[in-house]
Amino acid sequence: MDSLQAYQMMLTIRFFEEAIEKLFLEGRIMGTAHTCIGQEAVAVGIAAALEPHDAMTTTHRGHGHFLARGADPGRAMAELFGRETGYSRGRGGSQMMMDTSIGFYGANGITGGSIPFATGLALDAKLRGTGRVTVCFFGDGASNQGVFHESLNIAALWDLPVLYVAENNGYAMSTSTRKGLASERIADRAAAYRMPGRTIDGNELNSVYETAAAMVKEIRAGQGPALLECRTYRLSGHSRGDPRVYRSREEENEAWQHDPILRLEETLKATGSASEDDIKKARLTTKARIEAAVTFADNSPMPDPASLTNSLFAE
Ligand SMILES: Cc1ncc(C[n+]2csc(CCOP(=O)(O)OP(=O)(O)O)c2C)c(N)n1
Ligand SMILES: [Mg+2]
Repeated sequence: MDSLQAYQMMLTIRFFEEAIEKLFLEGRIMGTAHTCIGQEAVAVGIAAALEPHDAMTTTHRGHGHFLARGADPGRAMAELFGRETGYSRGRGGSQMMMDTSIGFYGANGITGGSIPFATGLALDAKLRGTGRVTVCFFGDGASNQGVFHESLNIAALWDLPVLYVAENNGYAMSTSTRKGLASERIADRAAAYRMPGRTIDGNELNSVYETAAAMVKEIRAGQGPALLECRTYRLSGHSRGDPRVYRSREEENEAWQHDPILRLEETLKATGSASEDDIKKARLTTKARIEAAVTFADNSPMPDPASLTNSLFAE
């Protein structure tokens, strides 16, 4: 993994998410979105551990995973603007983005919905012997869904090539993990399904990358599924317009001290991988990239009303 490139990708995700929060406030985009500010190291570290032919699935909070996998910020932004140039031609919005050409099998508005789906992709890879590994992102809240247990059980029974990545960001809507999880760690549950389970600091890019790379290597070698819990913090609200009454500003200020982007900047400088100037340049270039994405989206055409019923199926 090239750390400076990874840093740039983390900035791309951060600035993309900040831009959409602003666009909502200005009334320029509609509907809702769930941003992943504070969770960028998980997306970037895991994506860096994958091969181009691998598969990835995500959740309702999936922009970061999608961009890290190689999505074009302009087309993703256009989807949020409801434009024809968007990934789902403007029909889906934030929670319906997909691009199988980059091995990205979609976001999902159903909590836990991607877990059986990713398990099915892994079954396909095993039956066809493609050597493909599937990474399945889901949240701490989703790990309490029945389908999480059903999927891990069957994946273990059938030795499926899938890495389950629990992104433990401290909350499921307004419920803190302290109130929602009976076990101390989500990764503890791996033992029940005879698979390796690890819990790591999800705000530390290198740790995410190195752990994921090692786990993916074992999965690819035929060791069967594994569960990786990345501890992070959702610095943004749950979704647009969340007043965040369930947690204190002090708690948030404390969490900002562990901002994965600032932590990576410190590491880059300390190891001599980037100078202050490199960092400034990366920030400016990435800001411009996101501004260009917004301009592209805003200048793109709306879908033709005549195509409204295209791709709809009814009996
Ligand atoms: C089956 C289902 N139940 C409930 C919801 C409502 N819901 C949307 S997001 C969410 C919380 C998910 O929490 P978590 O899995 O921790 O993901 P995070 O939002 O923290 O990324 C819930 C309960 C839903 N979308 N689908
Ligand atoms: Mg959560």
